[in-house]
Amino acid sequence: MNNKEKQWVENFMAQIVAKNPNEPEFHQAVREVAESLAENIVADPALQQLKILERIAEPERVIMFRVPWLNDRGEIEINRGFRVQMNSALGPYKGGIRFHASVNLSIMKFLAFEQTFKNSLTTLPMGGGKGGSDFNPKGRSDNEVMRFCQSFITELQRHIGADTDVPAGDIGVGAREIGFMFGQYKRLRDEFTGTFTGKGLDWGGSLLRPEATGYGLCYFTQQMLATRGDSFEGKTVLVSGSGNVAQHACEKATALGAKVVTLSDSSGYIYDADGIDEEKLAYVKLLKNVYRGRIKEYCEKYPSAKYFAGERPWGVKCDIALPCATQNELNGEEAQRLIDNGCKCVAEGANMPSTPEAINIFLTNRILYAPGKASNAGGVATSGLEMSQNSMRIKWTKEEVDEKLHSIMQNIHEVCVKYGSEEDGYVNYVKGANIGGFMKVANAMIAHGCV
Ligand code: NDP
Ligand code: 2IT
Repeated sequence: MNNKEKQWVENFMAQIVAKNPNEPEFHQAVREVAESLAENIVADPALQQLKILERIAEPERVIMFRVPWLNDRGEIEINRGFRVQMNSALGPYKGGIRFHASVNLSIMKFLAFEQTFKNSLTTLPMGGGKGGSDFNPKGRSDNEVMRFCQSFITELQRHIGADTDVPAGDIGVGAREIGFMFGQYKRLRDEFTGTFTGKGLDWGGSLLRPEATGYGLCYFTQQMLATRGDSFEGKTVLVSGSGNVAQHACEKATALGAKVVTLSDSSGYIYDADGIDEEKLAYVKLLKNVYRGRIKEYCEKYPSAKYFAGERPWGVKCDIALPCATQNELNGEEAQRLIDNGCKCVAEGANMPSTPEAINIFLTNRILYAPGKASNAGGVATSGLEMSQNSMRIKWTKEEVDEKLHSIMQNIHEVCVKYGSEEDGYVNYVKGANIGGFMKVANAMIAHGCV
């Protein structure tokens, strides 16, 4: 960036911070995009006059609501619900729902902002949105989760719809929660529509949607590795998290010939030097998805593995790192440790898992680094495919969905290379994803006028 561009970023960010105080995650996500776009925007008076990025950074609508519900002891509990309807230039608002104690407006807005660019990159007709609640599902009974979901949807139902806003899963929201929310929505609205994605296979869900984020992440990583004549074969891989994205990233990386040696949760990580193979991963799925246990229990089942309480996996020697847990889970110090240990590729399954300091270290060291909005877009892309199947009232086979997912990830990779290639041939995927995602949204907004 030259001085003029730097000045433009600082002025732009000063306005964002003043208008949205106490929202550090939102500022972080917007700054990254502003820095990537500075050159294009400073060079284009129309983009400045039309205030395109200023409009993209202002949600079209934010809904915040009370979610009262009764726990198993008959006591009233009160949570806060959110839906940020960020941008509908390319299609109905689309994005997941997160249930986690940390959920607040800043986190919802950063996720909805990122989603707008990610959904644009998929090439499918989807706008950007995100929702959730500070409800903590850990330790709650199925009945408590059901009553919470029913109360959440009783309010949210009036704001969503198959052509308006289509929620899906995210942290703390999987098949069980989507089922409860869909059931209550169907009952209140008296309609059976594709207003949610990630539905069960018997009631409108798409084959491969549960696998899609983790699989898509590995397809994208394959493409990145191929730019350097490399592949997953024989590589040691670190995965963080142990939920939906982590499990399927581990599954596909293993199928492609890699050895995944770590998984984690918010309490610590496990290290299995022999690799988390298909059989061990089947146990992890049972442990996390059915028993809702903790990752440290892996070591009770497989005693040769080690558990590191309160630590993150980034100090383990590896070739490839796939952060798949949550935002800001990999800091500058950890990024440097990865580089020092010979890591050559970092691709994000989570949304914004690397801090700005970490990203800077990856880019400065010229390693392969993909931001989540490009590399984890396979999940929402397959949600888009679920929407298409629902509209057409048909069901594609696993092979058909997988082929489409493959070609979408390949296309996103091409867009990143197109907009992110630097003079020395290095692909800056951050720049590529941000510019590539922005172009379509900006063009649509220009066509739609001042709305
Ligand atoms: P899950 O709820 O299935 O799993 C989340 C995992 O991350 C758990 O292992 C959880 O551990 C861990 N985690 C959550 N919060 C923290 C934290 N504060 N610190 C450390 N670990 C944490 O969620 P998903 O796998 O669906 O989502 C993981 C990431 O991927 C998120 O960033 C999400 O936004 C992103 N993503 C998800 C998509 C999807 O299709 N599901 C699509 C694209 C991106 P614990 O049990 O201890 O909380
Ligand atoms: O962050 C994400 O892209 C998701 N949680 C998936 C969103 C979706 O609508 O499938």
